[in-house]
Parts: sequence; structure tokens; C-alpha cells
Amino acid sequence: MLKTTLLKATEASGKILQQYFDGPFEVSSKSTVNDLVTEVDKKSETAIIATIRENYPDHFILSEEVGEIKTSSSTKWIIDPIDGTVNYANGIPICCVSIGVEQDGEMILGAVYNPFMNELFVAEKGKGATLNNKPIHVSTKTEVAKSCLVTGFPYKWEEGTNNPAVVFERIIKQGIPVRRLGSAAIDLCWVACGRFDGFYEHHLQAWDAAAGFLIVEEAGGKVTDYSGNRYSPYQKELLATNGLIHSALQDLVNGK
Ligand code: LIP
Repeated sequence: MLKTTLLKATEASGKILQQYFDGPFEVSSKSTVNDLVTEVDKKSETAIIATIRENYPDHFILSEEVGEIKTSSSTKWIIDPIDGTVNYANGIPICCVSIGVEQDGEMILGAVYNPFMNELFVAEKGKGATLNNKPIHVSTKTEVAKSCLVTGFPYKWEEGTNNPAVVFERIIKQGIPVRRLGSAAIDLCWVACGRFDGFYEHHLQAWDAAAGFLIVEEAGGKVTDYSGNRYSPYQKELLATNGLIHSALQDLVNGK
């Protein structure tokens, strides 16, 4: 039932993303000039929440644009109505809807759908991860030096010894390819299906990674913060790998 609702909400959102992709639509700024929200994020969010509410009027909701809709329920839906809004606003079809379901503090279900590539990633706690219904697995590369990585950068710059530019420079100076797709949810799913061997980002929000981190774990990968603690969507740093390069990438990220 939860999964059926999750897939229905994902599908409803995907249709909206496709319908409005060619524009025109309104775009406005949030925390910084390039932290964007479009009219389509809001339409997608409304459709997702309406679909959830048909079956679960009392569930807790945490969604990027409306924030928290608090209830006493132990089930929380964590929603990004468009992950990769900057891409969407620029007509770059690397964006998706991402929805995770948390129960009693544990992520139990997650779905990420990029309607432009017709790729639906789903994971259920303990039952593995799929791409368009076919089981997926992380890559088997063992050397970070031969890996293909992906990262993302924040819209609001934070200085610091290990800021995103310093880490990026450290890795690319070793000749390791690091891509930047612009959607953390897609980055995670592409680690899950073995296209990337690792992903790191300094400052994510719960909705960017709630579904994707379960998809990576269920595909056999490892997701932690930069200190190696199991990832929680309620803190900002994320390091996701195939497991085999995890400690080596963690060292690179931390400058060790
Ligand atoms: C974005 C992420 C992206 C990250 C940005 C932002 P949005 O989400 O998916 O990878 O680098 O900081 O969080 O705002 O485009 O949906």
C-alpha cells in the first residue's frame, strides 16, 4: 500500500515535470540568487502531497517547498518535487522527483524518477534496489584512482579547510574524473547502478538524499558522513560509494 502510493505520487510528479519542461514557467530565487524554485516544483509538490493524502491523511510530510507538515505519525514522507531545479529551469533534462518514506526514524522506501530518461529507481529496505523493475548493483571497482566520481556544489559558499573547491582540486589533481550533474538524487542512483563509483557532497538537505541513500544501500553500496558514520538525511555531508573505495575516497575528501 505504501509502495503503491509512493509509485503513484512519483508518476503524477513525472507527468508534471514533462508537461511543463518546455516552459514558459515562473522561476524565483530562495536563499541565494541561484537557489531556484519554479512554478513546476510547486505543482509537482501539490500533486505528490494530494496523492499521499488520499490514503494517508495523517502522515508527517517534509517537503522542499512547503517544509514540514507535522503530525504525530511515525511515518514521514520526505519529498523533493524536483531535484535539479537549476537544470530544469535551464532546460537540462537531468532532474527528477525524489520521495523517501521513513518509519520510526528508518528509511524504508525510496523512489527517484527521471521522466526525461524514463528511469525509475526504487528501493525497499531489505529487498534490494531496482531500475525500471530490474535489480541493480553498485560497481566492483576497487581503486579510487581508477574510479569515476560525481559531486555537487552549494549555492551558498562556505570557506573552510576542506571546502568543496579544495576537495575538488585535490581529487582532480590526481587525474580522477569528477562529474557534476546537478541532481544529488540522480548522482546517488547512478552510484547505485554502477555508472559512478562514488559521490560526495558537502551540504545537502534531507529531501535531496532521503530516497537516494536507501537506493545506494539496497544496491550494495555504503553511505556515510565524512567521518564514516552511517548517513542520516538530517546532517549535511554525504559520501556514497560502492563500498570498496569508501575509505580511500573518505581519506581524499578529508585530506588525509
Ligand atoms: C540541488 C541538488 C544538487 C546540489 C544543490 C541542490 P535542487 O537540489 O540536487 O546536486 O548540488 O546544492 O541541493 O535545489 O536543484 O533541487
